[in-house]
Amino acid sequence: MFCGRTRDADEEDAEVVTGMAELEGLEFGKSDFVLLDEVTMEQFMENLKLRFEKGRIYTYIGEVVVSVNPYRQMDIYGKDTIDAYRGRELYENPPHLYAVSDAAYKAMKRRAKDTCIVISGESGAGKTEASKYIMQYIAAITNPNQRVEVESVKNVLLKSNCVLEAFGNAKTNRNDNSSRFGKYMDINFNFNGDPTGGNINNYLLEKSRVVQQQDGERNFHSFYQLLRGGSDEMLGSFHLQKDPALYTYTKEGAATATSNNDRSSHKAVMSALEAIGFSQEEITSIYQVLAAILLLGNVQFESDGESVQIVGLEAVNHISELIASDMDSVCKSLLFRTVATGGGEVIEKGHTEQDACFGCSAFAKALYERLFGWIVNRINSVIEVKDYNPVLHGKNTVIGVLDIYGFEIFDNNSFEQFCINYCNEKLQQLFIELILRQEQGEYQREGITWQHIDYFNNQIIVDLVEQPHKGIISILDEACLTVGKVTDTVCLESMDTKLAQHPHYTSRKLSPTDKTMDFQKQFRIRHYAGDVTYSVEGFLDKNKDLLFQDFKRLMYNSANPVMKEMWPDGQLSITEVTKRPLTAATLFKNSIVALVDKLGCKEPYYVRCIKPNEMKSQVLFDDARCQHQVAYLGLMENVMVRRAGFAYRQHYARVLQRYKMTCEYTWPNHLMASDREAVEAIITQHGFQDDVAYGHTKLFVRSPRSLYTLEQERAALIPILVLFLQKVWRGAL
Ligand code: AD9
Ligand code: MG
Repeated sequence: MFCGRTRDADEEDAEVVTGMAELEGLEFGKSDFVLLDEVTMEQFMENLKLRFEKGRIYTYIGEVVVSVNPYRQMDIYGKDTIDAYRGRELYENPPHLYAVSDAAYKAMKRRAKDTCIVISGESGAGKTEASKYIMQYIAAITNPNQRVEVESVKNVLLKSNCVLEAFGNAKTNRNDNSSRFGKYMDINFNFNGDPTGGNINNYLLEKSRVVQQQDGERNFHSFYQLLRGGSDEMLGSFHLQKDPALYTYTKEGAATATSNNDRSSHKAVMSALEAIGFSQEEITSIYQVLAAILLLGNVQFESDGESVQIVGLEAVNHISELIASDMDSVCKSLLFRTVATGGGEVIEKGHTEQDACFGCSAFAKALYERLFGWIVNRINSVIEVKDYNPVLHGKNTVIGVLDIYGFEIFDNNSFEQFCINYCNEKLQQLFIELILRQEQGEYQREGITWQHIDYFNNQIIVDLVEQPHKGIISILDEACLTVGKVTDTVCLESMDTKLAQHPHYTSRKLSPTDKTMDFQKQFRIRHYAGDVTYSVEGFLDKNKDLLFQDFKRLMYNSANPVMKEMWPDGQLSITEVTKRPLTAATLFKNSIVALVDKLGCKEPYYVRCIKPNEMKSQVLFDDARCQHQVAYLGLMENVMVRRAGFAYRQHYARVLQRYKMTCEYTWPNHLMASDREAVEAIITQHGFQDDVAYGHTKLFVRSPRSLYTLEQERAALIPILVLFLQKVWRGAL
């Protein structure tokens, strides 16, 4: 299925078992979990905790970085650290994000491999921060000649984070700066290894947040930044007042304490937008859309039993001004919808009060979603690789960085959590495929016999969600496409019937004694990361994602060209509109399948983030919570596969080159028929023959201790050799 590989056999830099050089000393624990005396959960957790307490937040499993969120600023990201890691091999320095970034960069530059760095972990575990450090590192080590075009690409790439976080992140109960969208960024490099451009893909923005937030959470940062940071002049011209409590959509979050400073962030975002190349007109339009959304939230409807009216037309007047339309058109879109009758006639149908409210909030959500998508596209248009000629410029290689929302369990889990958690299941599949299965595959290819390691394969849960005709998405889609009123509860009934036998699905109906679930509304999935109970309320509406065509047309007819551009489908008349657009879940599934395919074709590097506690404390290491994450991330299996197999593997020629000085038969040169035989001589002389296996092209060493011995011997010999050579040069010998 995947054409990518953990590491290719032709690679040159797999090197000595990662982290084997215990550079830091044992008081900091083992820098690679592969080096544990025994692979037990107890030892794993002890090591993880010790390192966290000693401020060592990164630890390897081979080439995978395990990272624990320190919840404090660490002095390990500065220029000196960057210099220490630049161009070095993994084992030469203590574990760090920079080391894997460098490994990915080297693979890309030396071997023209497309690589990707996949960052995973639950909400608040540190994925976004890690992705920023990775990008900063790559920016710092490239373009030594300071070429202007390259500097400008790097600048846009770095600045885009600030903009995307403002519009795509929000305070949740898990994380003050939670990414409410998935981000995959490709950075393109030329043959010199300098960035020439990039592309950002965004996944499923949680747009329901625009109109509703859970207790203690906020809307997207951008709204508060505008209200608290916008100049009086700007707010005045948008008919806004400074206080977020005055707007329905920001009321909930207005009093919510957060570590974000909205005012200073607003400034930073404005200047980032300018630096990226957004025109003043574009920047104003962005904020006009935000203002229009805030005002839409305050629009109310009333019904006299016959028709529906808007209460207080002033807000509508302001909205029409902000979206460069006229008041009549806005009122009409809010109160009526155009429908095509069976006979091909087009008529206007008045909304009920409920329809009008539904339409209004669907419009607000869609305005935000389109705005976000447009911002991403606009950034892409600036960093898109232009005029690249592979014949002239060589292969254009890519490093992809994936920072996607982590696994989520809230008190109330809805359609969004369902999609997010499904996405995490898919990424876990990729991890299993590339790290666990392929590792075992390498032993097979090299003809090595070894003990198979069992791991939990979550494919069964992926199938539960995505299988055609049988999976939850199919059942949801079917309910959405059924003519007539199918309610969320009816849909739940259908899932209960069809999925009754599935070991990872349950509902109150199927498990009547379970008092923790609501019979009418909830179902539960046993995810690889834990059980999540979803409330089915709103699932169908969110999946249908219906937006009346009238709103699209309204925006397409806007006199503001920037806004018009966000709504190209508004030009279709009601009779031209496709009858059955794909549902939100299916669109999401398709985009995630495409993402996984894209990642699967690249050489992957993994960062597995762990959240040490729920209180954002810099000292608390919650054993149970951490252990749970270690278990579901499959880290133990990862260590076992890496180790029960062979901690170290390397081509014979490279082994020989490194250790030939430790054996009388190979130093300075050997007379044997092949490098393999020479390596066998080294291994036998040291008595390690029971600890190794000889593959077709590589030596496999089981225990890191044997390597320690070889490394130590080599290290002890080097000064003697240097002394000897100095004497030779001075003619003393
Ligand atoms: V979510 O799935 O988007 O909700 P993330 O992205 O995993 O989540 P994030 O990177 O946003 O989490 O980290 C949460 C917070 O932890 C940050 O706002 C920082 O305050 C803190 N953090 C995370 N990593 C580091 C770090 N390396 N150094 C210092 C950190 N603080
Ligand atoms: Mg994030």
